[in-house]
Amino acid sequence: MKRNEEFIKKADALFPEIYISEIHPEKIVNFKKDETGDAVSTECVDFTACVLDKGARLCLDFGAHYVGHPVLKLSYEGSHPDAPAWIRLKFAEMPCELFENALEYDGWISTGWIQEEQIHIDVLPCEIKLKRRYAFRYLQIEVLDVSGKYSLKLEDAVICASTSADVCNISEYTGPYQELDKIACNTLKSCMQEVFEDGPKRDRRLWIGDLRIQALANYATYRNYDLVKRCLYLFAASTYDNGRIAACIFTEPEIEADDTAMFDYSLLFIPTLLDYFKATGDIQTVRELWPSALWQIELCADYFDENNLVRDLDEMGWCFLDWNLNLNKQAGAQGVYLYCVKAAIELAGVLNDAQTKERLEADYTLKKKAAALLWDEQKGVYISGKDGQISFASQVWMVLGGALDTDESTALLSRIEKISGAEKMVTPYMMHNYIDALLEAGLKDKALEKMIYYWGGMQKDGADTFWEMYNPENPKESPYGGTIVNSYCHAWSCGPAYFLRKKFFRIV
Ligand code: RAM
Repeated sequence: MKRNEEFIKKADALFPEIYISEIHPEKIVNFKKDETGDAVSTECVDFTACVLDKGARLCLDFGAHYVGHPVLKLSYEGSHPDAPAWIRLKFAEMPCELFENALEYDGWISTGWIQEEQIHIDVLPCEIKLKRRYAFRYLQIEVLDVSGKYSLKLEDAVICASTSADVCNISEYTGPYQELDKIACNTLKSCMQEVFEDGPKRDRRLWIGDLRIQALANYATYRNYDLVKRCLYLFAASTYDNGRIAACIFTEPEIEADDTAMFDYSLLFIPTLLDYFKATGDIQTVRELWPSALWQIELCADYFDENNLVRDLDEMGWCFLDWNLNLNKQAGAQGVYLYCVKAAIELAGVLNDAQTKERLEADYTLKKKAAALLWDEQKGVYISGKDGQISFASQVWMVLGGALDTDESTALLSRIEKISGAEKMVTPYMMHNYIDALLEAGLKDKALEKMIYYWGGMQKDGADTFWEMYNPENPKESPYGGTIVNSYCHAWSCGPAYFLRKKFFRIV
């Protein structure tokens, strides 16, 4: 990996202020599974200190999603403790996680992410501050053992909750669907830490696809411009040896790019930089980061064939687009490329770099022409890959890339809905891009309707913060083989705050 020390210094200088608040539990709740397998609360009492014996289980509800270090204040009742207290703690963003058994999870995500601990307490009374940071609303305490001579007493529990979102900076949203806006803002708030994290439970790091959406929502809400700037510098500070921007960045123990790069994610650095410029007018940052941005386009040359079409690749994960594992990426990648070159053309204009602008415009024309090779005249949609796959993702990115004029885009996005068997979208990330494409195609009502159906569905299904994955037809689905590793507060899901405030109602 290549490091740019100057950029690292700039990013360090923009380290955000972290706001800490102490949050106490509101209630004690008791969840049971109903006949459909949903976790429903059967009892709910205000929290006061409580006494626990061997086998007791207690679930604290902090009233909202928080990210932070929990502190437990424990004492005892009865004789002086003659054996350690042994407890298990489970932290949950959603009640369903409490019903999963960590030992039974055998999906492909590391079990290291599971928010569960066992602790031995040798001396009571005591105050335990957990070293690890957790993302949760619910904390279940289970007493695995005490002794027959004493009981454990939970005097209090506190979360030292952290965020770099300044809640005083947010303007009140007075338009329709305020609850959706609130959930989206809370999602963003929990993900705003030392960088814009993708999910504070999992993977807890800076991903570019997530950053683009977070930055847009942030401009409409908490307005922490410096945090976006810091993240842009971080991506440019640690890259592959050939200058390729990685899909994500680790920040600890030191800044280091992940050895994962994806065609779309590297390119999306460009529109993220453009959006930042539009929000701030900070031309100096654009000037400094422009070579890194432009270079991502140059690095794509090998992906294209002699017809200027992105090659159909079988290589797993070469381009992300969505978590739909059946998705063929060829057409979507062509669309993403067009979208990002369009942004680069705008940036070249901002920088008065006429020569580069002209070169990019010529490239855009060629790639746009090539996109037409994927157009299926009979079906009236873009097809992708050797099997001519039809998917929403292909149409969405072609529309966003400007492959068609507005009328054609409008017709295409209406047509794709009627094609049975078209590969669907599975993440809020892809749904966000879909809403964006509908708006681009002038389908504002449909865009709103789809947003309400999808994000409103999560709201109805109990979201305090929006999720990494959501299938309205099967809300319990986990692509990871168990909800215990699902992220229920995920950055790429915070789009409604941006759409409601900036696109649909413009009331802030
Ligand atoms: C997942 C994360 C992240 C996303 C990548 C592509 O691992 O959820 O948010 O950007 O996939």
